[in-house]
Amino acid sequence: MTRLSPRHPRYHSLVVRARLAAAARSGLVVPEGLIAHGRGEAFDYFLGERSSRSALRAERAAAHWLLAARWPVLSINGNVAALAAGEVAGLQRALPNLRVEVNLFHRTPSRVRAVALALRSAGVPRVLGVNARGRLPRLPSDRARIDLRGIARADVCLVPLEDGDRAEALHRRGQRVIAIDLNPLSRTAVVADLPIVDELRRALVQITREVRRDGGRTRPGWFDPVDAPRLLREARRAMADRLRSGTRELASGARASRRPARGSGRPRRRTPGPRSRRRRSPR
Ligand code: PTJ
Repeated sequence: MTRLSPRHPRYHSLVVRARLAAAARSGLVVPEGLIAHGRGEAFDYFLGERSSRSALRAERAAAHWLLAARWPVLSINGNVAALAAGEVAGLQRALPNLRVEVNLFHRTPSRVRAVALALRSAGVPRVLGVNARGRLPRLPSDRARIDLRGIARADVCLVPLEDGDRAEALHRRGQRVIAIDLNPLSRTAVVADLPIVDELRRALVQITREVRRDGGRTRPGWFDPVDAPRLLREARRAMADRLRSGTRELASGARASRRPARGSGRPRRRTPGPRSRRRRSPR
C-alpha cells in the first residue's frame, strides 16, 4: 500500500480514501460507494471542508429530534460502516435509546455480516437489520428490507448517504427523516424533514456533542419545528459564496500549508485577502 506522508497537503483526505479503498477490497464497501464518496468530496470541497453555520443548526435540531423520539433508528450502509463506525458507536453511547440497523442497497448476506461486524467491533452492542423480515411498500430495491424491531417501528430515522427512494418511502409512512448528505440538491436532502448538509463524521460528532449538551432537557414527543427548505437554501448559498470568492483554503490544506514539505518546491499559499476572509464559511 502507498505510504502517506502527514505532510501531504491533502493527507486527511488521502487517509480516508485509502480506508475506503481497503474497505472496497474487503467487500464492506461496494465500488459504487467509491463513486458516491468522490461526489461527496466534491461537495465538501465547496463547503471548505468544515461545517457551515446552518449545518451546525441542523445538527442541534437533529440531536433534539433524536432525544424527543420514542424509537429513533440510525440506518447504516457500507460507506457509513467504513467511514464512521466509531462515531456511530459514540452517538449510540450518548443516546442508548438509539437503534442501529444495517440497511444496504447492494445487499448480500456476506456484506450484511461485514457491516454488522464492523459496527460491533467499534462498540455498538446491538445491531439490527441482519434478519430484516419487514418490507417498505412500493420500494423495488433491497433497501425496502427493514427490521421489525428497528426501522419498521421508528418514529425518527437518521439516514446518512442515501439514495432518495427510501427517504421518500419513510416520509410517506409518516416517519421523520433526518438526512446527512453533502449534496443539497440530492433527492434525499430535498425530501428529508431535516436535511443536514455536512460531512458524515463531522455531523455525527456534532450531533453527539449536542445530545450530551442537552442534559435531559428535551421532552419526549416534543419536536422543534424545522425549516428544511431554508436549511437547503443556506447550504447552497454557503457553497455558492465559496465558489464565487474563489477561496482556496481548505481545512486539511490549511493545516499542511503551514508546514510545507521540505524540498517539495510547493509555493507557500498566500494569505487570503480581506474579501475572501469575509466570505469564508465559519468553522
Ligand atoms: O452500501 P450500500 O450497498 O448500501 O451502498 C451505499 C451507496 C453509498 C453506494 C449508495 O447509498 C449510493 O449509491 O448512494 P448515492 O446515491 O451515490 O448517494 C450518496 C450521497 O451521499 C451523495 O449525494 C453524496 O454526495 C453523499 N456523500 C458521499 N460521501 C459523503 C456524503 N455525504 C456526507 N458525508 C460523506 N462522507
